[in-house]
Amino acid sequence: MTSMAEVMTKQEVWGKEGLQETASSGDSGHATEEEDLTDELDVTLDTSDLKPEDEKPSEQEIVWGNVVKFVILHSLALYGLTLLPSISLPSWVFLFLTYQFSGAGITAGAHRLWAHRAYKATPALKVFLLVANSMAGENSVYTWSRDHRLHHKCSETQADPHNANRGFFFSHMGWLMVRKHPAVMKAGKTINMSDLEADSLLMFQHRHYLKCFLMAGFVLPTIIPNLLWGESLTNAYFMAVVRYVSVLHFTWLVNSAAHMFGMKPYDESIGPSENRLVSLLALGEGFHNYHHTFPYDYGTSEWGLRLNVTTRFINAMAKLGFAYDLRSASPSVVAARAARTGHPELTRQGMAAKKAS
Ligand code: ST9
Ligand code: ZN
Ligand code: ZN
Repeated sequence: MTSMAEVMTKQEVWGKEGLQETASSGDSGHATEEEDLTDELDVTLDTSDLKPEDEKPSEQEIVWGNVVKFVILHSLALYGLTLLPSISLPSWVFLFLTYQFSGAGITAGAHRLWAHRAYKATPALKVFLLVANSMAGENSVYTWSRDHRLHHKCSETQADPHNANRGFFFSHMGWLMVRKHPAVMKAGKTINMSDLEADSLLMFQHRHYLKCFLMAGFVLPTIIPNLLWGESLTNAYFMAVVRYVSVLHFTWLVNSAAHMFGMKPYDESIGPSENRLVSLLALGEGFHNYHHTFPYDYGTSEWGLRLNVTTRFINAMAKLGFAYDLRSASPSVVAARAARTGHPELTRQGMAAKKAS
């Protein structure tokens, strides 16, 4: 275990947020502020070459196969958009529901459950979220979580897979079309993935990822509308493409727009910001200044259900007994942190106090 002084040094080098992916808050569900600084990861890395400034690698190898893949995918999606006026009402409902379902596979699944362990889920909910996640087509939960844990740990440095200091396009989707920076590979080796490696369900998805994605993302969403209400196979297929590309962009906006535009009530020294439009599109994931400051909070915001469909979903699952041990930052921890590093008057409590006076 590294000393706190060393941890602080690494935070200065890698990013200014807490390193609490593996922090435990006990049974109460409330974390203390000390846990903001908890690093249970065994960090033994030489960090001398990881600098926070915007440094592009000298050679940026473009992965042309991915460029071609995205050009074709977006061309198909644009054509799919022209078909939308001709689809039936049940197909519109199906499109909306599959957007919410596959989105939940990322927000409630890969992000809040598996990458951050912000709550626990029964096997039934895990299977549900894994199918949803496969439909979203954003790599296996294992790969997604490894990149995301690294994104939090080394936020906005060379070791961040989608370092927002390299510009809007790079952090949005450009990072998926070039080889990763060597610092990503190096720092990535320090990420503790043992919890996910021990989950046989997740490892099954990881091993059979392409089949899972094609089945949940395209085969079933093409066949179901055709069998159940007679939508043409062509329309149903292009609806799946439109849904896939939309969910990709709504997710990517969290890495791009929500790292650039919005207020910073909790920590003004970091890039992640509170962005309502992104919250609306990304099912509650746009409260990004809060999320990077308190990553263990299952709600990703102090605003409860406001613009946060995913929190509503997790609460409903908890009521039904499928989700439990929900973790959140207590109001006193949030207030103390905002007073120390942010703008208390912009927090929920600060705004309420101003209104009352
Ligand atoms: C996609 C992902 O879209 C999107 C993630 C967004 C995250 C957003 C988070 C925001 C919060 C949540 C908001 C949710 C909102 C949802 C809204 C819903 C409505 N650590 O990667 P490789 C090592 S995917 C440790 O090939 P290259 C490792 O040994 C879209 N080690 O690197 C690895 O081998 P293995 C569809 C790491 O060659 C090896 O390096 N998918 C790490 O540089 C090689 O790794 C695609 O398009 C690490 N972090 O290639 C595929 N990383 O894996 C795109 C790597 O065997 N990806 N290593 O252990 C690729 O093709 C490639 O990754 C590449 C880089 C070309 C980008
Ligand atoms: Zn972020
Ligand atoms: Zn996160």
